[in-house]
Amino acid sequence: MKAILLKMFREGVGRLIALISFITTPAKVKRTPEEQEKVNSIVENMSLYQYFACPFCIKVRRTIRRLNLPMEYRDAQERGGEHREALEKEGGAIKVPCLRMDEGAETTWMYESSDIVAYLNQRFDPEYTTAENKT
Ligand SMILES: N[C@@H](CCC(=O)N[C@@H](CS)C(=O)NCC(=O)O)C(=O)O
Repeated sequence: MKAILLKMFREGVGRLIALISFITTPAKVKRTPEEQEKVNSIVENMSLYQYFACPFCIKVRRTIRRLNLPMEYRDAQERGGEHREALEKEGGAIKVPCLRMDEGAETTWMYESSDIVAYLNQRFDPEYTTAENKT
């Protein structure tokens, strides 16, 4: 009973954070149509395994929105769901967020929200500098 209440509380807080994040959505970076097309084709091979109300996932989704990346989100919360199974079997752990990158025959699974944010900023922020790591 206590575990269920705790789970409900965490889910509620997560949804509240998601709402606040939505209300305070950061401005998207602007690119020329050609640059955006290039970014789109890179991001086609990426997907984010995530839970809707996980604060760490919200942090990464915020970066993805700000960087204007049309990334596929894969819900890994449903028990027995295909994305949850792939995350565990291929990624190595049921932990979100996880950024999946498919390059040719090679697939990389990147865990840890801060590492994902840093990686995406470094790769896609036109004004990236090592001094700042915006979310
Ligand atoms: N340090 C990690 C923490 C991620 C984390 O704790 N995620 C939770 C969800 S909020 C998780 O995946 N828990 C495992 C589970 O739900 O089975 C990060 O920043 O990405």
